[in-house]
Amino acid sequence: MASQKGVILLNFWASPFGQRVCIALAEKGVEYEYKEEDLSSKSELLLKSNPVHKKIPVLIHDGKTVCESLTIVQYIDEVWSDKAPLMPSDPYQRAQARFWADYVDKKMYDGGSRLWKLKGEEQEAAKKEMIEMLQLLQTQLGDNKYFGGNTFGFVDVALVPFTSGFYTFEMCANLNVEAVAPGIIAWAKRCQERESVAKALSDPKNIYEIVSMEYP
Ligand code: GS8
Repeated sequence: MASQKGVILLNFWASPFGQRVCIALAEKGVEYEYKEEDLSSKSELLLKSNPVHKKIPVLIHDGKTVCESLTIVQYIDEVWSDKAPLMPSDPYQRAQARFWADYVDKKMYDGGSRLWKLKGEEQEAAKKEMIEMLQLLQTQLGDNKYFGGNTFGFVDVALVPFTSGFYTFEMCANLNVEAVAPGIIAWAKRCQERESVAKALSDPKNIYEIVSMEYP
């Protein structure tokens, strides 16, 4: 079994990227030290550990740093390979999983923030785009339990933290995800039945609170 000594996570509680890492570590049963960062006054450790982007999450394993949430999740999957894998074993399925995780990365964070940053017609356009994204993801999920089929995996880890923002979508942009993509809500509920997910996700009301403080 891979070493668990010296596993540190630099994080910020509301970050969907950081939550991906928390879920992966919990799925693998890895114990770690959690260090909360104040992003308005970043620690020396964060600046030294992620000198390129200066962003959380950062995983420090036996003194070695790994940055970028999807890279960290794949690292965790490979290092703690004695536990159920998050990545499919088939190369084609693995490529598909990376494609959809990358789609989530390119679209969800920016798409979500546009819903609460913009107003009027611009917000309507952002809302339309978000609905299209959610419906595309719903089609990709199909009748499967999880994105990878029957087992919880990489794409689920990549996407599920963003579901804590759905309440904010509704409050700020009057977008009810259940009405437009019920399959995504049913999937999110299934994911939340896992302890790894339930413990990692932020309370949707707390996300709304910080968003409304920044964009009153
Ligand atoms: C994104 C991390 C990120 O945006 C990943 O890890 O997947 N692609 C990266 N982190 C944010 C907090 S979440 O909003 C962050 O650290 N921001 C600090 C800053 O921009 O100064």
